[in-house]
Amino acid sequence: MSIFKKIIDRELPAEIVYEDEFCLAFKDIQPKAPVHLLLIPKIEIRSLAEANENHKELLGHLLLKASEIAHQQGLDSGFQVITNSGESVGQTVFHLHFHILGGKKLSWP
Ligand code: DGP
Repeated sequence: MSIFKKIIDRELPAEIVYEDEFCLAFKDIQPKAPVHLLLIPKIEIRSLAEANENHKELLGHLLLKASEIAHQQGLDSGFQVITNSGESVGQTVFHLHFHILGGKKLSWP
């Protein structure tokens, strides 16, 4: 079971900022920006690479919520939504998550 599943099940604490039937958003424990949230689906998908056609609606929901949550957090001038898919690009928790970052000038990549 991933750390994030434990957060969903309330077995581990987290600063939750948004929740609905399908997803949860909480503050990243190692923030890289003044606002750094993680948005995760409640069902277990290891990474974006492992998502499939059955997850189409859920993925759309997550991206629209990412934007809504970013605005709720005051990121009106802009934000980044990033997902690391695979260990080789830095994924460390194998439960699909979108980083929502903002509140300072961010570089790319
Ligand atoms: P990634 O490297 O893309 O897999 O990002 C994983 C992120 O998860 C990383 O920024 C740190 C964060 N993280 C790891 N463990 C915990 C935890 O227990 N609580 C919270 N809130 N964040 C965590």
